[in-house]
Amino acid sequence: MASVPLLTEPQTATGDLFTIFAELGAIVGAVVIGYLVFNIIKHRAKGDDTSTLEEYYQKGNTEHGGVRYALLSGLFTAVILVTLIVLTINAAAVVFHPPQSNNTIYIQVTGHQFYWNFTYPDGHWQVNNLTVPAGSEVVLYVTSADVFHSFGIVGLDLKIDAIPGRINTAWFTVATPGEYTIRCYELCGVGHALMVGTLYVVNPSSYNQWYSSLPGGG
Ligand SMILES: [Cu+2]
Repeated sequence: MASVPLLTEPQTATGDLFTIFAELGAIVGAVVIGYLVFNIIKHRAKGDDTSTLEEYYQKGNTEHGGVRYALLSGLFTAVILVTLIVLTINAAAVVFHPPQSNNTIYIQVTGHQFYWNFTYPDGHWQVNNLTVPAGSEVVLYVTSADVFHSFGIVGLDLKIDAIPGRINTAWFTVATPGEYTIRCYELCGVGHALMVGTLYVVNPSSYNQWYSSLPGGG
């Protein structure tokens, strides 16, 4: 509990997404601002030009062939938007449909006033502390036994609502062993601040040893 959360970039789908969006945003920003500056310089007022703004636009329309220009730029915009929509849907599919391999671990997460219950496939459960192996995909089925909670892991960009009667799916992979703080992110009552736990990411070999020693239905 007293350990310092890792500051290194963890390997998560949302970490990749953040990078993609940051890079795309920077490129779009550079293009838009560059085009704006280009037009400001190109169409700046000349000293000897005495035409009004209306006259200037009329002149501009005849010079640029207005309708064709508008259609082309509309088509260009549509192509970009459709491309972005397809990319976004594909990226969302990565978030909502966890990868499945032989190493995937499925854990049920249930929020209670005021603690987290983590139930493993063999029926064994832990309160507030979650132990997983490094390098495996961990799929969480998140729900609540009473009121609305929100399950989040600090440093993994992972946060998902825990709602009674509903199961939300989240997943993550951490490549190297470490410790992360688990918190509730939905004000759920007087004990809300107590809903803190620790995610222990351990070596796969020690995880297997730990897991096989657990009591449970196998
Ligand atoms: Cu809560």
